[in-house]
Amino acid sequence: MQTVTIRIDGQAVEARAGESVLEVLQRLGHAPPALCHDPRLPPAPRCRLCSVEVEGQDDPVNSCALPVSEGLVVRSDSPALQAYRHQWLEALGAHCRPEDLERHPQKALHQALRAQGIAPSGQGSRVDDSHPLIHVDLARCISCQRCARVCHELQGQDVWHQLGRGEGVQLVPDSGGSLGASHCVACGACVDACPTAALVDAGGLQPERAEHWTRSVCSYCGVGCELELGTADEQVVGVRPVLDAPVNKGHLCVKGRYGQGFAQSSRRVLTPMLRREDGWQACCWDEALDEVARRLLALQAAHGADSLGVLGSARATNEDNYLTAKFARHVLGTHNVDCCARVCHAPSAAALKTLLGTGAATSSYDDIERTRLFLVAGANPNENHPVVGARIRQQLRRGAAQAIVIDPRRTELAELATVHLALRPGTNLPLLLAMAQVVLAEGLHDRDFIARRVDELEAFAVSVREWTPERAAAICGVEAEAIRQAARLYANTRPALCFHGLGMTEQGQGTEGVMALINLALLCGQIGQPGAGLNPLRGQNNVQGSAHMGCEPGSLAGGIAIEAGRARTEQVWGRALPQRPGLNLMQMLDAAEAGRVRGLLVLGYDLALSLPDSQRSWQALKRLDLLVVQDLYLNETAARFADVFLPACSTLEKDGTFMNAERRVQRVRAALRPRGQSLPDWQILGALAARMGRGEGMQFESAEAIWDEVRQVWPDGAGLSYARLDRGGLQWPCRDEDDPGTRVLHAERFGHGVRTSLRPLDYRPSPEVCDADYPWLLSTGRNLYQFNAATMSGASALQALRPTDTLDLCAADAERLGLREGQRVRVRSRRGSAELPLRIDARLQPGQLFATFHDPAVLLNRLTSSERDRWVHAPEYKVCAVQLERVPD
Ligand SMILES: Nc1nc2c(c(=O)[nH]1)N[C@H]1C(S)=C(S)[C@@H](COP(=O)(O)OP(=O)(O)OC[C@H]3O[C@@H](n4cnc5c(=O)[nH]c(N)nc54)[C@H](O)[C@@H]3O)O[C@H]1N2
Ligand SMILES: Nc1nc2c(c(=O)[nH]1)N[C@H]1C(S)=C(S)[C@@H](COP(=O)(O)OP(=O)(O)OC[C@H]3O[C@@H](n4cnc5c(=O)[nH]c(N)nc54)[C@H](O)[C@@H]3O)O[C@H]1N2
Ligand code: SF4
Ligand code: SF4
Ligand SMILES: [Mo]
Repeated sequence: MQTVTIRIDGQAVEARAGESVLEVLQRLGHAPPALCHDPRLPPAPRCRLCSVEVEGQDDPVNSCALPVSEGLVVRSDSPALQAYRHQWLEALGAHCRPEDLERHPQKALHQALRAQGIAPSGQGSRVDDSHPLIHVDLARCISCQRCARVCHELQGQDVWHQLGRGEGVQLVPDSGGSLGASHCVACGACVDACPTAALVDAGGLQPERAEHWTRSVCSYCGVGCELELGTADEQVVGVRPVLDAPVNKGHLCVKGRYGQGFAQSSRRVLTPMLRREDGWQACCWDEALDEVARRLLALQAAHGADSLGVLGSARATNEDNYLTAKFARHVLGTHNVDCCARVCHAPSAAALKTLLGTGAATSSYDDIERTRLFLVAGANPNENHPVVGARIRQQLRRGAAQAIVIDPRRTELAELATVHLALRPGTNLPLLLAMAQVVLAEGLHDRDFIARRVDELEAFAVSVREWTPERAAAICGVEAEAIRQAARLYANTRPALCFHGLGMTEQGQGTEGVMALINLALLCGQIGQPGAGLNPLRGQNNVQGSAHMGCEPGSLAGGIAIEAGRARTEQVWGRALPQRPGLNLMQMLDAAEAGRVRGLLVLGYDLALSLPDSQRSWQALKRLDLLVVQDLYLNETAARFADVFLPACSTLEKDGTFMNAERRVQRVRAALRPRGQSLPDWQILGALAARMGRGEGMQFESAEAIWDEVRQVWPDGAGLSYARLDRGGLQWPCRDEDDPGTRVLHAERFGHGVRTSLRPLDYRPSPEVCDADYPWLLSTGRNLYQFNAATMSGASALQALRPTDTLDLCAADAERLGLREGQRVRVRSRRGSAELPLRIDARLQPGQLFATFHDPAVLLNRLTSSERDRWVHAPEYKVCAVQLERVPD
């Protein structure tokens, strides 16, 4: 790091090259007030309060925009500067009301007024409380523009605009009226940027009350944003982004910012419970654990270890999940262990592992700013991975990159894309095969890369020869020319980065769909370099970690196949691993239906709500002799089917680590004490193992002690000590304490060798087709404001933003059917029906429907089909033929 020496107020100070004088002053602890400055944005001086005197210059200079340089001599304080600041602050004080200083002491203007002893003189208000999470009072606005800039430059939403000039200047949301009616996505960035009480948190947050701030990781999605949780009286009262976080760089989305209230919700269940004849009965831990231990042992004795199964939680820590997998293998003696990665990105992991040797994202989020082209296939990151979505969108808005979007809906990224391929749901394969055909037919493939790293070009070329764009276009419902354009753009733009989501994986041919993407990347040499690669946008906060810790029937911690890791794991565990292969989640359900699996322990996974074809999956759950649910809430699975409920504490109440979608392991820290009798999952599992007389190897002092065992059985994670993960985490492979971690995989060799082979693929259309009785094609997914089973988002301030699922369709179809926005409709598939309100959505194509699956009152999965991916059995949630009728008012 280059340093320079400057003199500040007569003192020599070392500074980093590139720093501003304001940053140096802030580090020294005697910075002048700086109201318009935001550490996340480039300087744009307006308030002039941070001015300093510079030797050799007549007028004061804004220190926020003054870079340090060798020999610079600065005075940060002088009678003239003080008089100037005082005068300015007095003028600004007219925008504050006297009570503001008490009520919002953390706001920069209020701190400056207090420091100068200036009493605010403002009166009047222009309140807009139309937004449930953000309180607006424009009488308090000082026109510093930070809100507008942060919204524009960080979130990319352009909600705030300044109208007029001089004294008459006014801030307005893009609706021209209220914030509630604007395009605001409630990321909250403008709230923490605002230096006055013009924008403050509503929806239960009062950051000024915080007594402690704890650095941790968001408990929602797989982006893995680092945040600081402000707490007082065992409640979360404030949330702010970590500014130096490598993942989110000072940003959060609505769930991170406003969705953390779930831990303190009154819906939490905080005592163990047993289901008796007359319903649930609270009991003590001893009773609950004895009951579970006794029944598990009895089933094991009567029907064998493989009559039992365990499901880990993608919401819990790596340490919890490692112990879950160990519980299944070491305590119960079965490989019947899985997690919800099965229904989500198991196809991605399988395809990446098979073709590239490592079942995880090849790149890093920082490649977003390095790439020239995004290929976004079946993913909607602006709602589902919003901080990544915002970063992609910003690159497109700046013109730094282009995009190809493959998605039936016109998503936010599709709006900005050079090519949007709005294919019919379920037709990824023909489209991608045709893109490969064009690449080869036009000779656009990367001959040099193929010569060095790729085999089977001939066989592959033969396999795609018949897949002309015209043939694919007819199946996919897109223009042949658009397929050609996409193929040319992808082959000719370097580097190109692919992000894919469930539109690719939750398909009958999910694994093959991802293989088709990998084939394209191999053909075009778009892998193994900065800005190029393949990236599944993993779902929950720790779904990558859950499977990677061994909650997967075929692999042990580290994603190591059982036979490859057996010796090492047996040595560390001191016990032989079972010999019989395990069942995955879907196979466990089939076995339960058939009476072969009889007992299931489910940690943090709402099967009853989220599995497809509820009628069939509920049948399986009903047949179980023992269902134990370990969760924060009595979710649908627990409420409908469980025999025992064990209260786990949330990730706000425990230590550990999460693994995000870019292979980054980050530290999670307890910000609250466990509520009620709830315990961390790993402690419950340890106690249960002890009750079963098999506690050895299951008792740990701390989450860190568990993690240290993980590092023994997983060589590629050996370097990830808690001490090294302290700030920002590290990306595996990271083999020892000196290893800086790995940003880009496959640079010189793939996981299994220097070369790999292209994989010829066939298209098999989904058996789920529309006909006269079921004429509409329904695809299912998620929205920004609710999260999966909605146990957490629904128990937080987010519930106000999207209280129910909706059935989305385009305006033309609604008009044709004589339906209005908000009207209730009944949707019926060949398997069941659900009722929900209609929502008009311009993103949809005529003839297509989209619905979310979050609301337990709707239970949308009564409609979805039991069709599965042939490789790893992920359900085909994305294709469902339905009929539609109006529910009479
Ligand atoms: N706000 C919010 N964020 C979430 C979640 C949440 O519930 N709410 N859930 C988390 C989880 S568990 C996951 S796995 C991720 C999922 O994140 P995504 O993968 O983005 O999830 P989806 O919305 O299910 O589907 C993505 C897109 O696939 C498109 N699609 C549908 N059918 C097809 C098709 O046949 N082909 C193609 N190419 N596209 C298709 C849909 O139109 C949709 O835009 O999000 C995570 N983040
Ligand atoms: N129709 C349709 N259905 C779908 C999908 C779709 O696209 N369409 N997507 C599928 C996908 S990708 C997924 S991932 C699933 C998601 O379905 P789920 O995995 O069931 O959903 P989540 O809301 O992520 O929450 C799981 C549970 O974890 C609990 N929990 C949270 N933290 C902890 C903890 O620390 N410990 C414990 N023990 N429990 C905790 C929560 O209370 C919740 O009950 O849904 C699937 N279902
Ligand atoms: S909350 Fe986010 S999206 Fe909404 S106005 Fe503020 S910065 Fe813009
Ligand atoms: S993008 Fe994901 S991890 Fe980041 S704040 Fe939003 S929900 Fe949390
Ligand atoms: Mo997921």
